[in-house]
Amino acid sequence: MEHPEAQQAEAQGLGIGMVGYAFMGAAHSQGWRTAARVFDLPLRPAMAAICGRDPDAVRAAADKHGWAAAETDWRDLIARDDVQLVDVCTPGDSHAEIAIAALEAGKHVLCEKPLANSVAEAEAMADAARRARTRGQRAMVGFNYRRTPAIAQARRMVAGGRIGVLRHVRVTYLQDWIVDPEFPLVWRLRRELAGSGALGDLGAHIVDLAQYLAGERLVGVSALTETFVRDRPLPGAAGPGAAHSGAAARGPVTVDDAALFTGRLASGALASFEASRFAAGRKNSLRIELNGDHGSLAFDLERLNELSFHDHTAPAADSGFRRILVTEPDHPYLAAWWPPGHGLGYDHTFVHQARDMVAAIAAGTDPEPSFEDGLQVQRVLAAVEDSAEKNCVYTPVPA
Ligand code: SOE
Repeated sequence: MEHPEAQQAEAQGLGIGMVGYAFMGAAHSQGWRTAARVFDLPLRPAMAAICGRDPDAVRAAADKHGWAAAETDWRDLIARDDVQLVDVCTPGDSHAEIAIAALEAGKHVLCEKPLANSVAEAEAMADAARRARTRGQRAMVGFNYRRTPAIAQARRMVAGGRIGVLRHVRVTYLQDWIVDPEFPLVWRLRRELAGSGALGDLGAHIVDLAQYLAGERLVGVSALTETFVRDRPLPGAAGPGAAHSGAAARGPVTVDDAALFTGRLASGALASFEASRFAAGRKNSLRIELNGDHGSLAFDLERLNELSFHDHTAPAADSGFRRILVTEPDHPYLAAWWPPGHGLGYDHTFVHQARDMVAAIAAGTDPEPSFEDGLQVQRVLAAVEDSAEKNCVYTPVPA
C-alpha cells in the first residue's frame, strides 16, 4: 500500500504528455518545468512523457528538457495512465488527428497555433472540445503572446475604457529567416504540412492578438499575399558539392511568404495586418498599436516589458506617449516573479500559458483561447486566402 502522503502528492499532480520536441516543444517544456516553481498552482504538472518519431532524438529531448519517459507513437502517449493532459507541438498537419484522439481518450489538450491547417479540421477540433467539455475536459490553443504581461496589461486597460472608443488596430509581425533563396524547403514552406506560410504562422498570432486586445472580432478582410521565392533546395540537397555542380534538387514553395491585409472589426474599427518572413533585419518583430478616441496603446515585442500609453484626455500641452514599465506586482503575472524593474522574456509566456491552463483545469473553468477561438482565427485566415485569390476583394469572415 502506498504511503498516504504519496497518494496525496499523486492526487495533486497533473501528468503532461507532449508530442513534438523542436522549437515549440522546447518552449512548452520550459513552461511545464517552471510554472509550479514560480506560481502556487492547485495542481502540480508532472512531465510524464514526450513523444517523437525518432527514438534517439526523442530520448535525448526527454533528457534535455526533463521528461520522465519517451514514446515514439503519439497513440501510446495518449494511452498512458500517467498522462492527463496532451500538449500538441507538432506541425499543423497532425494537430487535428492528435488533439481529437486525445480529447476522445478523456485527456485535456493544449494545442499549438494555428489550431489546424484548414477550417474543416478546426471545426472538427472545436466539436471534439465541445463534447469533451461536458465530461469536464479542457482544451486551449497556444497563442502564447496573450501571456506577455504587457499585452495582458494592455487588455486590462482597453477593457477598462482607457483608450475609449476603438478606431484603429495596427499590427505587424516580421521575420527574415527565408530571405536567402537558397534557404531549404523546410516543412513550414510546404502547404500539405503547414497549411499556409507567414499567414498561418505569424498572421494567426496577430489576428488573435488584435481581437483579444480589441475585445471584438473581425467581420471581413481584404488581402494580398505573395510567394517571392517559388522554389528552394530540398533539405539536405544544398551541400557544397551540390552548389559547385549546380545540381541541388529543388522543390516548389507552396505557401505564402508574406500576407498583408486590412480588416473591419464588429464595432466598425479598422485594422491592418502585415505578416512577412521577408523583412530583412527583422528577427521576431511584433508590433501592435491601438488608437481610441481617449488614447492609444503601443507594444513592441523587442521591448516586451514596456507599454506605451498616450492619454488623449490630458491637457495637450503636457500629453504624449509615456512608457509604462510593466514589472510591478500589480501587473498581470508579475507578483510571482522578480522585484520591479527586473524584466521577463519570451520564454515566460509559456510559463504563464502552462499556469493558466492548470489553473483552469483545477477550477473547472474553460481556459482561453478556446478551440472555438482557434476556429474563428482559422476562419479569418481562410477569408484572407480567399480575398488574396480574388486580388484583395473584401471577404466576410463567417460568424
Ligand atoms: C516562426 O518562425 C515562429 O517560430 C512561430 O511559429 C512562433 O509561433 C513564434 O512565436 C516565433 O516564430
